[in-house]
Parts: sequence; C-alpha cells; structure tokens
Amino acid sequence: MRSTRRRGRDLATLAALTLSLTLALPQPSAGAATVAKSSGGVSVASASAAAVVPQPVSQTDLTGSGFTLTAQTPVNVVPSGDPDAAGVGTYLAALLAPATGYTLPVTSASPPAAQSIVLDPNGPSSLGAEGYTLSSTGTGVTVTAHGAQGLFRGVQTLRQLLPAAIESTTVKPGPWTVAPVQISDTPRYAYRGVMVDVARRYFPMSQLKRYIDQAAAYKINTLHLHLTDDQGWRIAIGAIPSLTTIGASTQSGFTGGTNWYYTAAEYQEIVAYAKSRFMTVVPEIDGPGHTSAALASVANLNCDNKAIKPYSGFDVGISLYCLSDAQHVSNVSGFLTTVIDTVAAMTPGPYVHLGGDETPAATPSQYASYVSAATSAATARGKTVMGWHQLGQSTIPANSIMQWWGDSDDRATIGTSNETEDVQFVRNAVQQNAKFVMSPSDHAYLDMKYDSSTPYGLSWQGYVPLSKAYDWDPTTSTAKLNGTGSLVPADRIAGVEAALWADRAYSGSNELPKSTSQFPEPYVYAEHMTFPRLPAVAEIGWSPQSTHNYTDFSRRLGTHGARWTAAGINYYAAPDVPWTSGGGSGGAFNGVHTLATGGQALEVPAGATNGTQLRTSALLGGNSQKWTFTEQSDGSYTVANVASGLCVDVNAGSVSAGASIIQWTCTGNTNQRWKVAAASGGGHTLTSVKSNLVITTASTANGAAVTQQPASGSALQRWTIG
Ligand code: TNX
Repeated sequence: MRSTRRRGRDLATLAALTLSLTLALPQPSAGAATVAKSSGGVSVASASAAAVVPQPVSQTDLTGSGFTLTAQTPVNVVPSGDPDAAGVGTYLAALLAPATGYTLPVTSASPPAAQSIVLDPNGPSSLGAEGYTLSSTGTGVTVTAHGAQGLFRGVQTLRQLLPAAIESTTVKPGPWTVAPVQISDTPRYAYRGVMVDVARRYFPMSQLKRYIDQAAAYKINTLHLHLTDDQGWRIAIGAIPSLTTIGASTQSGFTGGTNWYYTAAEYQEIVAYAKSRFMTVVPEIDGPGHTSAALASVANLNCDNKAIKPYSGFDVGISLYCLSDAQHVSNVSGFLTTVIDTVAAMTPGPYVHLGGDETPAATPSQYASYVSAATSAATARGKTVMGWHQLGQSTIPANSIMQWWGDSDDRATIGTSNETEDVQFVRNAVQQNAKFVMSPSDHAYLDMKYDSSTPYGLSWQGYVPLSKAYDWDPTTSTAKLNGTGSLVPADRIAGVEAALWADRAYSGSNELPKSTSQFPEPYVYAEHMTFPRLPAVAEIGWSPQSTHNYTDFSRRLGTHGARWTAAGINYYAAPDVPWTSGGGSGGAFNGVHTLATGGQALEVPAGATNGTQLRTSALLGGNSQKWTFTEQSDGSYTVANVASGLCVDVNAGSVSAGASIIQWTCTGNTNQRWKVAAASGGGHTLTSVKSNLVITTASTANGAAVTQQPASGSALQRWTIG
C-alpha cells in the first residue's frame, strides 16, 4: 500500500505519472402468493423481485398489483412524541412531490386510515436504531421502526420499490405503484461512511448537499469531511483568520480563491442537513503531515517561523508541522487546541478525525508529540478520536477508531518476518483496544480509476472496477490473504467507509493538468467516481455477508441506472452491469442530461451556428454539453442543446452511414427524433428514427467529430446519460 516508508508508488514518480436475523417476518397478506422465498434469511431473487440496494436481510416478493399512490394518499406518521419521526413523514412527502406532482398530506391519525403510507416509529426495540420492517400490499404500505432513524432507512427502501421515474425532478405520468413485498431489515455494521476530500477540491454547499442526498439513498450514515490538507484549509476558525484568507486560497490545480471554505454557519448548515438525512458528520483535521495549508497560514508552525507559500500542486507526503523542539511542539499544540476546540464545538457528532497519514519526515517521537497534542485536545472536548491507521503507532485513547486503508500487499505480509509497518500499527492499535473502520484502498477508494478509460482519478492501487469495489469483506480486510487470522477481532469492526479523494479531479488525470478547463464541476467528478461503486460499499456495510453475491448485486443495481438518469446523476455505466431502462413508466429520459462516452461529452462547439457539426470533448457539464430530452408520441426523443436551443439533427436527413450530426432549428421531423435504448455493453444508444443509424463519435480525443454509423456495440456509440 501507499505508506510513507514503503509505498507502492513513490512520491517522485507521482508527479510524472501522470447477523443472523432474529426479526420476525411479517406474514404475507391473505391471498398474496409468495413468488420469492426466504431461505435462511437470504432472499431468493426472482426475475421480478424488487431490486433493493443494499440487499435487505429478508425480502419476500408478493404477487398482486401493489399499492398505487394518488394525490390524496396520506403519509401517516403514527404519534410517538418524537418530532424527528414526524420529520421523516414530511421528508417522504417532499421526496415524492417533484415526480408525482402530488402534495401528499402528512397526517398523524391513530389508527391510520386505510390506503395510507404508514410510518410507525413505535416498533419493538429489537429492531435496533436503524432496523425496520416494510409491508407493501394492495391496501397500503407500512414501515415500522424503533424510532425515527429506522423509519428513515425504511423510507429509502420504499423509494426503491417505486418506478425509476420517481427520482425525476419534474412531473412524470406515473402510475406510482409500490411493488408488493415484505421486508425485515437491519444493518450489519453501525458505521457506514463516505469521505469527501473537500480539501483538494472545494465542493460548493449545494454540491455537498446533493452528495449527502445521494449517499443517504444507499443508507450511508456517516459523512467524513477531509477538511484540511496541503492544498487547502476549508473550515473557518474564528481565532485564526489566516487559515481561510491564506489557507483556503488554493485547491489542487487552482490558486487565488477567496471563498473556498465553509464559514462556521455553513459548516453548521451542512451538519444540520446531514442530520436531517440521519447522517453524522466526522470532521477531519489532518496532521502532522498534509499540513501545507496550515504552514502557509501560521508562521510559527514552521521551524524557521516563516510561513511557506500556499501549495496548489498534486503531490502527497510533502509537509510536516515543526515538532523538533519544545517551543514548536508547544506552538503546534496551542494551534491544535484552538482548531479542535472550535471544530468540536460546532460538531454534535461524537467523532473528530485527526488524520495521521503519510508523514515521511516525522521521527517516532515527533509523530508521538503530534498524537498526544491532538488527542488530548479532542478528548478534552469529549470527542472520540478517529484517525488513519498510522495513528495507532502511538498512544491513543481507548475506544479510538482507526481507519484501515491498507491493502492485499499488507495482508500478504501478516505473520511473516517482513510484516509491513502498517500491519504493525494495526497490531499496536488493537492492543490499545481501538475499533476499526475498514477502507481498504484496493477496494473502497472511489478516486481509483475503474479502468484505463476513466478520465479522472488515480491508479496507484491499480484499477477498481465495480466488481472489486464489491468483492471484499471487513472481517478479512486485516486478515491473511487466505482469510484467516484477522488482526482486528470481528467485534472491534465498527464498519466501512468509501473514500472519495480528489487529488486528480480532472479529465486527463494520467498527466498533470495543463489548464483549469480540464476540471469539471466537483459533482461531475464525484458522481462519475461514486456511482455505481458507493452502492457496492454501502451493501458491504449494511447487508449480511450471507447475501453477498455479485451476480445478484449487479442484477439489482442494473435497475438503478434508470433511477440515476431520472435524478440527473452523472454515473458511470460499468460494462458488466445489465442496465435496464426506464421501468415502463414512459418518458424516463425527459429532462436535461449530459451524454458522455469515456468521459467525453457530446457538445456544441464554441462559436457554432445553425448547421455546425457536433463533437465530443472532456465532460465539464456546461450548457453547451447539456441536452433537453423531450419524449415524442412515438416514444422517441428530440434532443435540444441547452445553450443554443437547437436540435440534434442528421444533416440533410441523410440515411447514409457517415453523415454528420449537426445542430439545427427544431422541426420535430424524423431526422431529429432519437430512439434511446440501453446498450448491452453499458450506456445507451441513440438511433435515428429516419436512418436507423446511431450517434457515434470518432474517438475519445478532444474535438472528435460526431456522425451517424451502423450500430456496432462500440463504446464510441454507447452514451452515459448523466
Ligand atoms: C492516500 S489514504 C492519501 C491521500 C490521497 C490518496 C489518493 C490516505 C490516508 N492518504 O492523501 O489523497 O491516497 O488516492
């Protein structure tokens, strides 16, 4: 793995590189036939099985027509005295409003009326904080939990029982029928996180909230914010304004920013937003390495008491607080106390993450003095310490949580005479009674490329295709390769976390960027790298190991692409997933989308006029790359550019292979109508109603020309509708 002293990729080349379930199952309602049987708590999928991700502990699909929502269907929250439970009802009604156009009444009748969606927080305590049961029949839907949090998790399942178009941001025709099913569910692990590296790439508030919503849909309950690093300091600390005036002025690849940070009010807004999605925020203040932004902002953290220049590059392992004499240890300690006090006071959750990774130049005693200063500041505020597993080399408070980011190379050395230091740090942490969150970097790092065609990210861990993101088990993450001898006992595993680093959040990331124009909006990067891999990690964190089966996972996940399309999520259509389209609700693609293949987006070139040929260039998500799909009476779509308002058109209505695809005044003629179909290799083809030829780009080079060609299955004709 990439540890400081023994690292899979060296720093110089980087720059050149370019439960077994005891819940009672609700009985199927009278007359309902069971089409998929539960066996040993594992559901057996049928072709029509409700495709829930993460897989519930127990699911029985029923026959019958299911429950169809009307504009009057009450969302009835059974009274419990818990205002958060009522909030889940309001949340559900708001979630269903855009696509249905309904303003469902949120009621609190006891007993509830028939034909309602019933949310009952008064279930037995055996359900635990997050468990729930869900019963959906022709007469209504009931979600039962022991408190608001379990209701919220159950509501995420309910939403997946509706047609894909329910995720649309504009009104769709419906019908809105909830698949008939009985579910009993509870998570495998209490901690299921995702980390966002807002330090290397600043995510504006709206994009961070969007990401929170996307993660919550897969029952992720922890948002770890990597708030500080070499390339930026993103959290306002009132007593040290230079941290934001100077420390927040850079990102990886950017200089000169004035507001690339979260004010105290904004941070609290994020914490509150996450809480409304039953997600805990873990703030990370990284150190003693990854500290250039602090070293640029506060002079006396440096041994020569001179602030360094703000850093906007792409390297790691380049910085260290000065910890080589008593005066500087005291400076660092005072600084950390101010910072951690401020952050802890704004953070209602139990954790503060103290980093600890990649400190090439620290001596053991310097490292220990950082850990001592940082952990005492955190514990003085009543916070539980989290840290990357390296933190475990030093003395840490009992019940600290270490985050394992090692890999199979480390596991291969367990029990040999050359155990890696990472393995030894884990042993040391376990001896101190630490718990662990598993983020194995060869499976759970969302910044790793899927394959060689991925435009963004790194590959120091090799590629991480969807199958690899799914194919691991926390109980063997720190075991020998044969799965035995886990360093971390099973009962010390708190859970899992996927990590979205943002060192290389730009197109063409095998090389250093030449221009900031290679950087898409953060959400474009985030969604491409996150979907479909975060659902894989979410399933590992939630579902019993006994349900683990990639074939079944990819079948279920394949129906989620249409949900993401409806929601406008820029996902990667991994080629080995059987993606299905719309779900029969019609007009599934109506709305604004990007169309991308290999990270290259269909666009109208700058300066184009009526008749200009379309091309593909790096996906950046501007209006020239956005297209409004409108379903026509024949089920095909017209596709109009958001910037120009002109329509995708086969030049002169040609039926010949090779004819150019241009933009032209919208006419509705058949040479401007496109049939959208899921392609077997992933993505969708757009076939001309006039010529029956498909929209094809010449290559993945920037500026490649777009023509119509016979369908060949080539990736150059399979578009991700983002
Ligand atoms: C390692 S994993 C890092 C980060 C980088 C990431 C890139 C860890 C604790 N540190 O600084 O962003 O690799 O993949």
